[in-house]
Amino acid sequence: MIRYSKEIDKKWQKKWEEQGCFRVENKSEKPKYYALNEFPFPSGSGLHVGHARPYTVLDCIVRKKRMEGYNVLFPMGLDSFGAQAEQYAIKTGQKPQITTEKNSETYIGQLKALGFSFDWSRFISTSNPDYYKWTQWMFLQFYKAGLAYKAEATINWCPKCKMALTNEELEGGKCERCGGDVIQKKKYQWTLRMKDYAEKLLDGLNEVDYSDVIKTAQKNWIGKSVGAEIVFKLSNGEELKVFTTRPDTLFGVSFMVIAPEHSLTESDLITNKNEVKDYKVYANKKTELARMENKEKTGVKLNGIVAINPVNNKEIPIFISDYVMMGYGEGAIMAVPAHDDRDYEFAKKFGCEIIPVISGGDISKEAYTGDGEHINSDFLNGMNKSDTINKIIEVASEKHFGEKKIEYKLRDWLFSRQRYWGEPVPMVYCEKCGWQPLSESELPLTLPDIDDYLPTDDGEAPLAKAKDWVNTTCPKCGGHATRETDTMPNWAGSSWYFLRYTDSKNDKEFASMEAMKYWGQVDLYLGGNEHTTRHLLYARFWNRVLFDLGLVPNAEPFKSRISQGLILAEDGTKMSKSKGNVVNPDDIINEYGTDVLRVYEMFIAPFSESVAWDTSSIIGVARFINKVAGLFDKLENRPMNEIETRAINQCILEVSERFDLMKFNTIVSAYMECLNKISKQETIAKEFLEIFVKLLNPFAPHLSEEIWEKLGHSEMLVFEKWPVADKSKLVENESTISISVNGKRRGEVVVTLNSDEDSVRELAKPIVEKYLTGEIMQIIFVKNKLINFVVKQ
Ligand code: ANZ
Ligand code: ZN
Repeated sequence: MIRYSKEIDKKWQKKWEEQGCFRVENKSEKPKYYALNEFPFPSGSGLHVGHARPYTVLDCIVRKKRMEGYNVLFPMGLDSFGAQAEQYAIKTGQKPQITTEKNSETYIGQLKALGFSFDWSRFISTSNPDYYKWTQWMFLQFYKAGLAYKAEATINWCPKCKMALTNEELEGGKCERCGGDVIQKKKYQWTLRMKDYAEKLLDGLNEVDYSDVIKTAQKNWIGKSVGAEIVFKLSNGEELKVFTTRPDTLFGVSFMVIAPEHSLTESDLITNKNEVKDYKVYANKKTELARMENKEKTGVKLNGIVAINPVNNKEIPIFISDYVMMGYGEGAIMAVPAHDDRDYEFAKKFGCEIIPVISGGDISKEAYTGDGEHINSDFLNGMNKSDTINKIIEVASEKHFGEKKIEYKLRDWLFSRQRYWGEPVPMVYCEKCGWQPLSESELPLTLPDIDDYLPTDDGEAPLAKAKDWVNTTCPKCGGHATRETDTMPNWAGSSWYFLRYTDSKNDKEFASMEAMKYWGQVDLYLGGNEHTTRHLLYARFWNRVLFDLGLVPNAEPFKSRISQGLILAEDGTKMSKSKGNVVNPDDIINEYGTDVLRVYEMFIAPFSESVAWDTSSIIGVARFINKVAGLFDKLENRPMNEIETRAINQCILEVSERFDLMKFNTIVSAYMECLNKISKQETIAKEFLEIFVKLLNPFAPHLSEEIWEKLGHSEMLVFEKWPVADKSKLVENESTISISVNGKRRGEVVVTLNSDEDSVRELAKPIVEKYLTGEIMQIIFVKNKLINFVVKQ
């Protein structure tokens, strides 16, 4: 007799660990498979059942892969540096070192209780000096390659969280952590040249197998625009450059707009300086996202200076307005109000001229953004859009007032954080020599243990208070120098952890080339949607840089990427500790057992969809698991009968196919249906149960191992081969005949395969009797398919 219980869970978890079942070598005769889950950051609240879902999905996949003969790398670690961990420490009044260690233990315990088949020997933690030594080392390689620079930048600053946020870290213009308003602040920041990689990041998308949603989101984020740079001469002889995607509308330009941060606003020629200054102060308060919203246009005209249109020498007024961003293109535009919505609104408000240059639409009402023949455009008249664009770029190049240009929305990556709990940036500043990289032999530059680690209101880095640590000597001249006190963002450690897993104990290199070549790209990367334009982009960029430096073997780190949906609380809102609606996997495991939780996680919905948790429907899954355990009591020593043979082969086929299609919730239905088919039997053949537990093993590994052992096997299921369906056993010896009267379907009957017309007619007649109201004129019969009675009406 077998009764499924927690003891069974524990017994097998212990055995797997003792025997090192999931530990893998960096070599094998078998083909390799590298499956990766995003590693969690260890917060104070522990894992909830939503976190458990993606791990369960991949665990099922890799357990099957092992049975199919793959050498599987399935690692796990913790993203333990970062604001989340620090915030928790602050809240509980402890040091992040202490809380992080405690929380990490909780996480590891929870992950182990879920029975995941991770190779724990490769475990990494990003706040461990053995790990961040290499994060710092990589930063130095970026720096030496000219890809890291320190510059003043306007940043998003959350006054509540007291930290800088990149655009990627904003959610609807608000702080992604606290949901509060962010303000703009000028900061001197380490920055990585991610923009230089825009084209490569776009190109790389053609090589990988990501879902369309993910690819599109990344493409839009990178935001490539093909256009032209046009140079306008100013009345004082200087130049004003603009970026435009519509150089063909040059004859329709009636004013110029520059961003409030543009250097031209400082020009001595401007006669209304105070007005301009006030407007700059006003605009500086808004975030970039707020500026991009389509609100009422504001701005100020620059008096004392005008621009000259290079195609017709017309004088054009110049405005400043916050709808033009300094960080994009040239921070200045040529406005064509007749054909651009924002310019149209601005022109209406400020009384600027509106000159149509494309026919169609009604510009007395709104801007016309459609296509049409060019008008009012001299040598471009009568031509279509793409011809005019080519033509004007040709002319501009000849006459030296412009050229073709490509722009990207993607920005360089602001890499400094004025926080304590992160990797120290391995740079020192010397009055004489400027910024100097630390020698590689001095890595890791460990984070000093300080008592007052709180972020400050003015955004001064807490590490600045650690005077002993800050003061150092210059690596170049040996004179006095000070260390960088900003730390790296929490995205740093996660940008390369997938490489470290291939060789996590290496203390000579971040990973050997051999190990990275052996494991190659991550075959399947499962993570959250919210990381599509954050972590996933950063990691691709980071890996690409390392690739260009010859340090990693693949340009793209992840061969395929899928995203999981969220598990919401029972009331349909997001699970969060502050709302008190979190379901803890430990509780479910205590009450029902790990396998019930695992199967339920997979059964609840397609894994890519979000779904509300429903504790009450776990009982159905618990019943199923108990039913499987109960099969053991029904064993009989005999070969499989016909029903069993057909049911189990059908099940093999369905489960295997649905694994390939990643329709995991329907795999659970396949298990259930299979058992229903044999539910009326008093006894079960041993072979049936053997195959069934193999199929079930990825989902319910504990119970299936237990049954397998009780069936008399000394080797674990982990090492068994995945069953293959015998399709010849699937041929049914029954067929379902559709019955109709005068062509209208009225019912069906199940008959022995190849039954003749006479016997089918006799079985069908009683079923449709009430429709046979007249004389039967004719009977149409198609063997194994249908019978149709044609009656007189
Ligand atoms: C003239 C024009 C005429 C434009 C027209 C559009 C339509 P995307 O596709 O987003 O790249 N632009 C350029 N730099 C800008 C900046 N720093 N801030 C705000 N707007 C800026 O859009 C490119 C277009 O956005 C450019 O082409 C420019 O307006 C504007 F019928 O130039 B266009
Ligand atoms: Zn120096």
